[in-house]
Amino acid sequence: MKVDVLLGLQWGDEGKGKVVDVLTPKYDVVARFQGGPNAGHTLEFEGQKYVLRSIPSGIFQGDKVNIIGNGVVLDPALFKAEAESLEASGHALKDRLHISKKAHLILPTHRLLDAAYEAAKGDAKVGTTGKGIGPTYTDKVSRNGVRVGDILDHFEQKYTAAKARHEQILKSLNYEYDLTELEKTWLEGIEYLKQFHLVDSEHEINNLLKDEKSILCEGAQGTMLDVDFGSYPFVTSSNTVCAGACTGLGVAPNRIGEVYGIFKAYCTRVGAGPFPTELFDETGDKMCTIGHEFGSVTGRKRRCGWIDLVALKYSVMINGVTKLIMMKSDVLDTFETIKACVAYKVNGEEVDYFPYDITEGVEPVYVELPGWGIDMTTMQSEDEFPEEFNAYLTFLEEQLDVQIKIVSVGPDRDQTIERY
Ligand code: 2SA
Ligand code: MG
Repeated sequence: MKVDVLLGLQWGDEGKGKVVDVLTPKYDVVARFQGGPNAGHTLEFEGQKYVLRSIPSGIFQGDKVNIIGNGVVLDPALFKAEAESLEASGHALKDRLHISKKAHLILPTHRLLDAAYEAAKGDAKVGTTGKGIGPTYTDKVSRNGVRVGDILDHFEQKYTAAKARHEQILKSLNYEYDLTELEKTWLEGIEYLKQFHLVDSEHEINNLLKDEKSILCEGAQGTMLDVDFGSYPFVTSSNTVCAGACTGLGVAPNRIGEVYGIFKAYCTRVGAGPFPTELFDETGDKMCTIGHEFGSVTGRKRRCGWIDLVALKYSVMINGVTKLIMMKSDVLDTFETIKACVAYKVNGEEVDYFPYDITEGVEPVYVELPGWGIDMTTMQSEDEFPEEFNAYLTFLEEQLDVQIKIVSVGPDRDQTIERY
């Protein structure tokens, strides 16, 4: 058996939560492999809206096993709040959620450090979600981290040492803070965490594969936020690309099956950093309004722009995407013309590959296509698609050289159309 991977191809918020939810009936297990509570996976069904941060989206489907892998960073306080609210809404999860002992813990002081580093950067700040993601991964790589498994053994000692080190740094940055309340909730989260199955998830996953179980690996954020391949330094601190599923779960590269690449029919970005196709006019505002483009974790307004095929081609290449999924096409229903960026002009010269640095002097080169001008939200099959919409799909498939298997025409589970 192989695992399938589902990930975002743009700057996050492509609609991964909804797709995982739609695909999970086909799988026995859903696993998260990177990121943490910086993610916000929104799912809507039966008139209810849920936002998941650390818990895999398979949690809503019957008796699926959900795994939080070693590549994830976990904040026990936020995890407790998220889990309790799911349980309160009738989704029991204690027996179905397995957490890797090797996942790193986000400490209260990591959150403070995140804020302190951002403040110290001034105008160059990344615009992080403030959840302590960067400092936690920094500690992991510099071999100073505290892991989930540590809560079972000499925890006090490990936590105190890490906290003392962080407080020294905070002091050197002249960052003022009050840890009392944060720490109290966090320690309650640690106690809460002990009731869950804390596992060696790499063994579990490989045993599940041996037992012929099907596994879907759920990515968070997007390829353009990958720490190696994204628009560095305006990125998150994990490998959001397909290879992240290998290191974040202990799955061997030859065990990767389908790679589902998710993208929006247009493009958004939240936080700072370059965004070549960003719109600063009413067209951009219209996308934002119709698409409800506000961060699901922080509520921040997302920047909006046309689809960027230079960046998308790059994402398809890095991830080895085998199937494309296009989200939020209904947002473009009322646009007269649709634009797609097919190349960049970098200092006057046209390039069709994703360059080293896109911070400055990058101008998008657009192709214009006619809009379809029809409400697509009630459509049930691709036979109903208007001609102009089919032309847009064909154009994208030609550009990206991968088939678009699923098209989403609205936020609900039912507004999902499979093609071919
Ligand atoms: P961080 O907090 O260290 O990971 O931030 C670093 C950059 O990564 C971006 N980032 C995101 N971009 C889009 N969506 C994300 N998740 C939330 C959502 C965001 C929210 O689903 O809506 O609610 O604002 C996400 N997480 C991280 C971030 O903006 C920085 O540019
Ligand atoms: Mg999101």
